[in-house]
Amino acid sequence: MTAATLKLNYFDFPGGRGEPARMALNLAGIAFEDRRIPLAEWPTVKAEFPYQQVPVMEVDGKVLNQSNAINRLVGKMADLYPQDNWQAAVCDDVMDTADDLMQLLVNTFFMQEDEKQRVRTELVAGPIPMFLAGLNATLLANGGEFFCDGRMTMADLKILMLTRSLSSGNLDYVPASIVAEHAADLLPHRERVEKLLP
Ligand SMILES: N[C@@H](CCC(=O)N[C@@H](CS)C(=O)NCC(=O)O)C(=O)O
Repeated sequence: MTAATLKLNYFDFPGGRGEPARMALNLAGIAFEDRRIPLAEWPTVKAEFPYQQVPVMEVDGKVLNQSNAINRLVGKMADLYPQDNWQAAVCDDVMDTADDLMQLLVNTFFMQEDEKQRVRTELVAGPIPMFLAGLNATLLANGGEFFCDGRMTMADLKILMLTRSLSSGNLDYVPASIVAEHAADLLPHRERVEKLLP
């Protein structure tokens, strides 16, 4: 792809679905307009976007939705997406699994407090450990250092967002130790990836 004019629309917080693409573009030194939407402005701007959600990438004015489609495109531009078909499929598997896990928690964000506590407690007792154990096994099956291609790819940036979020202590009723308890290899993985970032 020849040099294109890029604009990434996402929220103004460091994390979430838009952050891996933002990190990859910065890491590769690819120029882009980094539109960071304050949460308070969201209700007034969401109708700008085709599905009223972000991230949305604009490439020479053309619009691309869906975070993992954006991650694949940006990953290819930034040389952070495997060329080998199997390795690329593993990269996709990991990115989609991270989304499946996070979506369980996103579904609870606007619940009443008592319902939030009940649902998150159930998630911590079963579904989240199941996803974490699976991701840990995938990391080990692919050599234990990075998720695919024997190097850092978009999959690793995506999992970094996940482990940072789950270990932050900011998610009520989700113990900050949950990654250590169910996916211990993801902690050194996080350090390994963070060392490669600016
Ligand atoms: N499947 C979409 C989901 C996008 C999505 O749910 N984005 C959230 C932010 S991470 C959003 O725009 N939420 C605001 C809203 O739905 O009003 C993707 O992966 O990009």
